[in-house]
Parts: sequence; structure tokens; C-alpha cells
Amino acid sequence: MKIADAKVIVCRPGRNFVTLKLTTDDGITGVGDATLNGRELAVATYLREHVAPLLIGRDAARIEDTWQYLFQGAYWRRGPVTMTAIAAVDTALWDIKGKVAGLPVYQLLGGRSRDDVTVYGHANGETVDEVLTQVAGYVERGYRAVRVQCGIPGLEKTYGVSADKLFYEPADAPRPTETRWSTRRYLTAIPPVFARVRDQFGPHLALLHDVHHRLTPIEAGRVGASLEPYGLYWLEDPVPADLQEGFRIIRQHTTTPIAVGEVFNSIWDCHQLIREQLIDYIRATVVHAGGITHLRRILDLAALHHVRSGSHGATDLSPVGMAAALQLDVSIPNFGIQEYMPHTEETDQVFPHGYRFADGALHPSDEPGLGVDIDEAAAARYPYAPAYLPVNRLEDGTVHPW
Ligand code: EZ4
Ligand code: CO
Repeated sequence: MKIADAKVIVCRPGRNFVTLKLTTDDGITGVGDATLNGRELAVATYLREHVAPLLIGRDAARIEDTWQYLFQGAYWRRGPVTMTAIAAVDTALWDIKGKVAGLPVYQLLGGRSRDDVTVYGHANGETVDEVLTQVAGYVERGYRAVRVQCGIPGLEKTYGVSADKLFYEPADAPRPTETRWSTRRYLTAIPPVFARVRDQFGPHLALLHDVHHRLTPIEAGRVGASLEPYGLYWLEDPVPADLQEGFRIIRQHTTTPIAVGEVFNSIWDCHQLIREQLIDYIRATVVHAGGITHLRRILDLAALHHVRSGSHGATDLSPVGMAAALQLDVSIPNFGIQEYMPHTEETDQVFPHGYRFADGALHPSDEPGLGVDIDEAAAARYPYAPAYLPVNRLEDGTVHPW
């Protein structure tokens, strides 16, 4: 069974997505998500020009060998563009293997370790009152875990706070939007938000919060300590993780659990964080961290060090990426939680999928393979348009230095 065709499909059903579709010589297809928010065409070109020609004629059954061939063979290792491209190939090959076996991919990964995949929703508002209303909405819809983001008085726009309450779309403009940040204002504003949320919703609702890489380790230690009374499920991306040993400082100052890794693209981005037990949840994804094959490797290392999964799952991960994530989520021993933000109706039409949300959890499809596809005719109706993530500046205008 050889790979006969490798097609890269770029579309924008509400937002941009890049999808790889592989077809074997006996007509079996597999799909992989290759979306890298704000840098989509770099991955599309990498796949079209440098990967697709190498795939034609290769044995579609050799997933590990193809992964090593693309990773080691390029000579230029790692990096978000390369690893997203490899991820798409890997994911599509797992889809094909599942279809050949007549089994959902999670069966090939060892079968279910749990019945469903607990997810968290996104409550956000400019004011605390607005946040409380949003949290109540998630609780009513059955969510057991909610991420809470609130506007900071004195700052015009806060990351993760949007007018659209169903989801937020940070890649919002053809040139990056510029925002301003004040750590001082943030440190003062955030503990009272969680005090009020806990007060209203009691001790059992899991609460999460994303700092979006805005702090230094010592500031993160202080935020973590100030939020300890509210028992957060996790504090996400308190600082950028390029300096992995910096997380030691956070650990010295707080018992608030730490999640990091939505921008990681390989095990080399997080091996120290994991081995030294400096984090509690790893947010790496199938789509950006080298596919099912490589993320499983990261998650196995994590399992040895008491680190659980908490994969990124914002709207820039397509339903193909989500379907792949759920295969690992449901099968690994050290699952923590999965981020989930519903896609637009147009996106769901372009990517018909079998997974569904109910009772605060996603339920993976039982169809063979990943249980997701791309409707190419529908995709063609939504052409690509550039959209960039915002650039963040300090109050004096300096681009935020970390
Ligand atoms: O910035 O998905 O936790 N989620 C996030 C997201 C990410 C975007 C990047 O593409 O931080 O908003
Ligand atoms: Co985040």
C-alpha cells in the first residue's frame, strides 16, 4: 500500500486552516491538520514543495519510519514549521492505518483508558460581573472545568477577552493588532476575580487561568501564591518556557499547578521541565509537536514524572487536529484535561467529524481511523486571507521582551 497522492488544502471557513490529505494506491485517504496560526502558508509550502514529493511511492504503513525519515532526513531539525508539517503526515498515516485495520486510532494506541475526555470551556469578560455570567453559562451547559480570563482595569484590551462569547479569535487582523500590558495592574486585578468566582460557584468547579507568557518567574511565583486560596486546576504559561530552568523559581514560591507548552514543537522543548517536575500539565499538541507519534513520546516521558496532559485546543486547531488529539486523550494513562472551543458552523461543515460534546466532555468517534474528513468542495468556497496574532507592548511602548 503506497502513498499515491499528497494534497495540501488551505481554506478559511471563518478562520484559516491547512490540511494535508494523503491517498494510497488502493484509494484509502487520511487527513492531518497542518495549521500554524498566522504562519499558515509557510507550512503549506514546506509540505507542497519539500515533503509531498518525497511521500509519493512510500509505504503508507510505515508510520515510525516516515517520521524518522522526515525528522532526521531534513538535517534541519525541529522548529514549528517543520514539526507541524511532519505532524500532518504522521496524523494522516495514523488515519489510514486505522481505516485499514477497521479500528478507531485509539484502539491501535492501546484502547480506552477512560470513557470520555473531560474538557474546559472559556469564560471571559471585561468585568468580573460579565465573567460570572459567562461561567454560569458554562456550568449550565454541563462543563466541569472553566478557564477564566478578565479585563484588567486600565488596559484597553486583554488577551483572551473578546466580544464574541462562544469563542475568541486572537488572529484578528491582516496586520498584527498591538496591545499594551502592565504587570502591576494585572497582579492587583486578578486575585479578586478568582475570589468572586469561587465564592459564587463553590469549591468543586475546576478553574483555570492563562497568563499568556506575560510574567517573569518571580512575578509568576507571586501570582501563583496569591491564587492559592482559590485552588486553581492550573495556571497556564506564566512565563515563556525557552528558559526551562526558570521554572525552578516558580516552584520555590507556589503550589499552584503549572501548565505550559502550547507552543512546544518537540520533546526537546520540555524534557527538563518534565524531568525536574517543574510543571504539572504539558500542553503540547498533536498538530504542533510532531503528530501522534511524537506527542505520545512526550506524554510517556511525562507519565514517568507525574506530569499529565492538557493539550491546547483553541479554534486554530482544526476538527482534524481535535479528532487526533482525542485519540491520545482517551487512551493515555496520564490524561489531565483537554482544551475545547467550539468551531463555527462553516468550519464544522468543511470538516465533518464524529466526535461530539456532552456532559462536560468530548466523546471520540468510534469510526475507523480518526473519524474526521475534509469536504474539499466546501473548503474551496472559503479562500485564505492573512490573519495575524497580536503583538504585545509594555506601557512605554517596548515590545514585551519575553
Ligand atoms: O494563543 O490558539 O490557551 N490558548 C491560547 C490561545 C493561543 C492561540 C494561538 O494560536 O493561549 O489563544
Ligand atoms: Co494559552
